[in-house]
Amino acid sequence: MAPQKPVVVVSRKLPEVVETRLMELFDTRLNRDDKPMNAAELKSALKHADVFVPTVTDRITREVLAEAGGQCRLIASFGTGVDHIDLAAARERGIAVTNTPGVLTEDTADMTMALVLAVSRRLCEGERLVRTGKWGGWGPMAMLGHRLGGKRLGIIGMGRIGTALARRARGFGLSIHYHNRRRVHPELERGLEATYWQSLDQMLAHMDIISVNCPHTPATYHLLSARRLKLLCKHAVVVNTSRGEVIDEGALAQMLIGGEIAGAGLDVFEHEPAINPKLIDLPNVVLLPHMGSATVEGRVDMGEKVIINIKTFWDGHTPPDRVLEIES
Ligand code: 8YV
Repeated sequence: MAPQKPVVVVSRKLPEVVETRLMELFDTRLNRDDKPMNAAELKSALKHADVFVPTVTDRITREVLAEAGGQCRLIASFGTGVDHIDLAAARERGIAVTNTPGVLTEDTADMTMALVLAVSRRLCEGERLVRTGKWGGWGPMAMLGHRLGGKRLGIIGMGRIGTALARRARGFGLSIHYHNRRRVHPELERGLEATYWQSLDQMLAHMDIISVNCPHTPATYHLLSARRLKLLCKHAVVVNTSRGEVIDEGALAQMLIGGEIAGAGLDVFEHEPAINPKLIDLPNVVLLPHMGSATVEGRVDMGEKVIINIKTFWDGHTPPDRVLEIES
């Protein structure tokens, strides 16, 4: 008798090629209308699934996990961040967790660089001017932004994405500075001519541009607190393509309103999809709908990783992207 296929429940609509393969390999239940699941639907999914495939929009809390049936063995998340899953509660229930690291690194670094450029060179302001028919023609003092070359970029979190951003930023003539839990390998540091700042406070006070590229963990929640944001220079720009929770969004909005920093480029928000209303009307802020990794190629690669993780796990091996509890 052929071994039983695992019941795989997928929480959102994924690329067709990924869904087709999931259907071929497993007893897969798709979410064809792509409506995000509420807590009751998540509980029901975990009650019936052997494997659950959530995304960042699914809050897999301890309470949700408490409803998981004994058959539920794996949460194969479609995404890199795992802050939407209570990892400790999953482990206590014997449920393994995997994610999809690596395949969205370059796309997210591209988008981070795009935000750095957009804010510094006032891309969206210029675009709005043209679209609203308010452009009166070229002027020597019109739409002046700031040159990137020669400026200092401070990267918070020198992991895969932080490193990929540093490589790009060097091409634009930015000098690389970083703060990380651990100093990176000397060879990498040399290659990027990167300066390590053990003190985040010190780094913040000396940078022209700050990019948040660390994951959201209990230790990084509001890492850029009101106090730390106050350390930034008046001309500083902040970009975030990681997680909104790393920045105190209210304090950031207040500083932008008060002209205490020059601008911000945000792809992620503290209470997505809600956005602090104070940010909406600010001209010096570029706001994107969490689209840092949103490429067709990236989504297919993520799906491929999910499939490999499920298949490997179900065949009795350690899946390549098993997430262990992250350090707080
Ligand atoms: C993904 C992300 O689009 O992977 C992540 O951590 O933040 C995003 O770029 C999202 O997670 C998909 O679930």
